[in-house]
Amino acid sequence: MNILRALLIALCTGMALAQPAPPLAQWVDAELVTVQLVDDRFLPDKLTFRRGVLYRLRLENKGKEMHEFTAPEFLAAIEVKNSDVLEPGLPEILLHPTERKDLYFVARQSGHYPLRCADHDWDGMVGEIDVQ
Ligand SMILES: [Cu+2]
Repeated sequence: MNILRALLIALCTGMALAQPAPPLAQWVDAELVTVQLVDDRFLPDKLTFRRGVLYRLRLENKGKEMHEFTAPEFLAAIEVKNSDVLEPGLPEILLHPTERKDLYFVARQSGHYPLRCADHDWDGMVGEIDVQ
């Protein structure tokens, strides 16, 4: 057996043992929901998700200011696939003007959660998230 073949087998065995859940193929089909962040509103400002459904929540900053998708209770209650999109140590997603970020997640429990922009909630940049 040559070294290359041995390496290939080791690699494949390692891949088979790794158990991503849900499988990557399912995340490709995640339901797309788009929220625009403008100065100073979420559009839309009422979001509804269903339990057990894989979502790709697309956040687009269409404003001239920096905005945040701040939702600590919601983010703590869902399974996030790509936690690297979150601000380190903070329960939020930060977006500079023209920036776009996708949050892949699945909700396992129903609930009602507040949404706000940490910078502009004083100006009414708030919303609601429902998981049914
Ligand atoms: Cu804001």
